[in-house]
Amino acid sequence: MTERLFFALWPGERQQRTLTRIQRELPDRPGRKAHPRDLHLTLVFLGDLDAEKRACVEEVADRVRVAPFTLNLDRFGCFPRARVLWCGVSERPRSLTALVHALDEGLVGCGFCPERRAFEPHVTLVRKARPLPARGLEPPVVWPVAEFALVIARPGESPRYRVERRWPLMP
Ligand code: 3AM
Repeated sequence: MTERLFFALWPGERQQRTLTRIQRELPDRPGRKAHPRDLHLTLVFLGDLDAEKRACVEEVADRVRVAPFTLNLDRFGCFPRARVLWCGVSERPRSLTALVHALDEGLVGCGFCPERRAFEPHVTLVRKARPLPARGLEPPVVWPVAEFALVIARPGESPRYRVERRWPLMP
């Protein structure tokens, strides 16, 4: 038995509401809007894991020591090839980079290959979308981040994702 898992930042209710409003106010075009309760920022995609690998991954998360930080989601953009519209940041907090780095580094010990693609922090709003021009988001979505989460993907369900476990950020 395997589970499809990833590490993510999960928004609180306030940020979720704001992101949902931004999503709703996008021009009416073809695309599949993410379920409001699925909105998140992926840190590391893990893939299909068995129980042993999941335990290893959770031990990696137990060892992470990174201070809490605040995200300012102040950009709206798209990945044209992936056909994804997203919210993102123009300034990446150092703690966010440190968090992803700590996870990536620890995961090597569980047999994962380091991610070759550059980390592009974003919250996916719409998939299978037609591209829209990038622009600033005014006012930005202010998201104080005090924890990260291990999330399971459940294909075919809505909402699709379920938070399995959370870890508080601490220096
Ligand atoms: O954060 P977003 O929604 O852009 O696209 C998937 C989603 O990203 C991505 O992991 C997040 C949670 O499902 N994802 C899915 N399959 C992937 C893969 N094979 C993947 N990312 C990298 N490699």
